Amino acid sequence: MKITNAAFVRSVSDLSDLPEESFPEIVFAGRSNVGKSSLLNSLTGRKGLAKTSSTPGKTRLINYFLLNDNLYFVDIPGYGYAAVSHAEKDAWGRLLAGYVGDRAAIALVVLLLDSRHPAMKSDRDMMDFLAYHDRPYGIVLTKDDKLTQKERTHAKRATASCALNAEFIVSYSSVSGKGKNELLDHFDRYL
Ligand SMILES: Nc1nc2c(ncn2[C@@H]2O[C@H](COP(=O)(O)OP(=O)(O)OP(=O)(O)O)[C@@H](O)[C@H]2O)c(=O)[nH]1
Ligand SMILES: [Mg+2]
Repeated sequence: MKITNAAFVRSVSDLSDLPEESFPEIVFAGRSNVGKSSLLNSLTGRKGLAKTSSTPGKTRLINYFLLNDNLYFVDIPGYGYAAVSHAEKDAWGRLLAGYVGDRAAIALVVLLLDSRHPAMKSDRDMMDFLAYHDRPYGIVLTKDDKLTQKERTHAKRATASCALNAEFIVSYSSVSGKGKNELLDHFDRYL
């Protein structure tokens, strides 16, 4: 697909506020600080569209973006961020499980893994959760620009060996744009 326009729609903190299921939704999930918001900005070519931060836990709401007037990209809060209260973690857990588990409009989940530490325990739990709900998901290995060639090969192998249900694995750099066209091509199959 080619992105011709992208606009922020709304932030949702409660499942009852989700927009109507008028368009297919591609969801971006992953550990806190893995680069979800940066990926959205890179894909759309709009630097400030999704708020990014070097402090983990920046995205605390489900954020909806409308693409080409016919598709939603959905930026969801990261998991695995230690410095939040139990009560807050429970609230996020319920929000994410309720959304990712039940939402019929979800066409694809893009699971982001940090290239330098792919498939930590919380990531493997997420893969299990997606498989349990029969959600098709593809993997993006983020921050590829930080790797040596040897680390790159290792990251791909390690990911492929544990992400058996993944539809695709794409190496990505939001800094250089590497992986952008490859990822957008994959999306076409789910729309
Ligand atoms: N070098 C490099 N840094 C990146 C890349 N993608 C993201 N970052 C940096 O990683 C940090 C986190 O990026 P975000 O996009 O805010 O991460 P997030 O997954 O949305 O984080 P939360 O909203 O907290 O869950 C920021 O400092 C980004 O600049 C990348 O491809 N390469
Ligand atoms: Mg974010």
